[in-house]
Amino acid sequence: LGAFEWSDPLRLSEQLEEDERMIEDSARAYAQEKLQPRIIDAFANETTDASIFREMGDMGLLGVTCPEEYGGLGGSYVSYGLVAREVERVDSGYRSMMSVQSSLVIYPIYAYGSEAQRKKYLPKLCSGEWIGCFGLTEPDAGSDPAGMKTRAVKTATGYKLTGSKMWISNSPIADVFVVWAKSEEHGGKIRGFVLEKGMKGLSAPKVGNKLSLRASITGEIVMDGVEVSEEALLPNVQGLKGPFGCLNRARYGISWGVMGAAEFCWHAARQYGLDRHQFGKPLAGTQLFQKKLADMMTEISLGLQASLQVGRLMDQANAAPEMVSIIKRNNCGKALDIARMSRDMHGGNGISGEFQVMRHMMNLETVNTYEGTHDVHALILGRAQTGIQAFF
Ligand code: TGC
Ligand code: FAD
Repeated sequence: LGAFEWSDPLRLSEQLEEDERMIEDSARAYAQEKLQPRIIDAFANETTDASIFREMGDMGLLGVTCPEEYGGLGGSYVSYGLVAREVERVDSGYRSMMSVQSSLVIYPIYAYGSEAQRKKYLPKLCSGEWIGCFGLTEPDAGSDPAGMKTRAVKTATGYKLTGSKMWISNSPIADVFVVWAKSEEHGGKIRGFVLEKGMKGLSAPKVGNKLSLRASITGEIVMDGVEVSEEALLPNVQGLKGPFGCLNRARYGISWGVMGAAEFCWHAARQYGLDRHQFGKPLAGTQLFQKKLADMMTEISLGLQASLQVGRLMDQANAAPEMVSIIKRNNCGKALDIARMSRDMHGGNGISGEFQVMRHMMNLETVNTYEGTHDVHALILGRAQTGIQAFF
């Protein structure tokens, strides 16, 4: 009979390659030593420390899957997932900063960009010298990005972009803006453009007073007739499959990340239950408490196995977007349930910032919503098995 280790019930670590374990170890060390000490204050004060991008870049955590010739690590999608899990074990906001840079800025420039765009942007984005953001959502187009109003109009030398994006992670501190617009020149099809800070007509005001993801800055992108040259267009993709190709990767990373946040909440609940005595015995010695811990352990170990399977398929270029919808939706929903449960199991202490579980709970409300809400992924999966689309 095999041994049972409660914190790794299905022995995920045995299923990893040596290089994946090394990346996981260095991500964990960085997250625990450098990010954990700052998060309580950063969340309380709603401050984003931009130097985190340089630190992550130095550790190789920003371009995990980007080829080495462009400044990345050339690692696997499983490694990328492991990094997301370690960073989000500290805070979903820090993972957000990382995954936007990796999957939503570095990836489209690599996959859809010209060689000149790759050489210009990727090394500085992988090192964290430049910060990137991804503008798809608009005030009137969230779950339905096909309804976007942002337009690109052809000029003698390039394009003129007009429109506004809403709820954009990193935008107020971004140097590089990957934005999606309908291009009249291309029959109204959605095209991607790479904009740079300082361009005339481009601004990115902060969205304040967020009660979730407070350590990750969010803003608008306002484009008031921004004129760009032909070189700003991402030449190798058109249509919604451009942004969705990026979202497949970011959603996959989120599925691992939220399991890190859930593990934090599970471990905290277990320890609290062992330490806290009521009615003359530890809370962890009650049946209700143990049932909740068993549910947490079960959901997290199943969720991690599912992400690992999809990651292995991604590494073989053989994963379907519907698989990503399953793991993004289920892992986010389960992580949110676990964080709420852990908050409850901490009693009054559960609402204190010092115990951190309520911060995770509040963050996971956003993660359950962005990159396709829980219900939108249900509709994707409903369509996949019935052939009937139920969006409208
Ligand atoms: P639909 O007709 O389904 O598809 C239109 C075209 O897109 C293609 N496509 C995909 N391609 C690759 N991967 C996918 N996952 C794809 N899904 C669709 C599709 O094949 C088609 O291509 P073509 O060539 O035939 O034109 O489009 P629809 O308009 O009916 O879409 C409906 C729906 C709901 C599936 C979709 O719009 C959706 O997923 N909505 C959610 C929007 C969303 O996820 N937004 C995320 C914004 S970014 C963000 O939140 C970042 S936060 C990150 C952080 O801070 O960490
Ligand atoms: P809506 O689409 O208006 O949805 C509202 C509710 O209606 C949801 O419950 C939804 O599930 C439901 N609903 C919608 N359509 C249907 C339907 N057909 N049937 C049944 N129910 C439906 N976007 C970016 O482009 N880049 C970013 O970097 C980014 N970062 C973000 C950071 C934060 C902190 C937040 C909060 C959001 C971010 N987003 C970003 C935007 C995010 O992707 C959207 O908020 C999300 O896609 C949902 O869109 P919405 O907010 O417009 O909600």
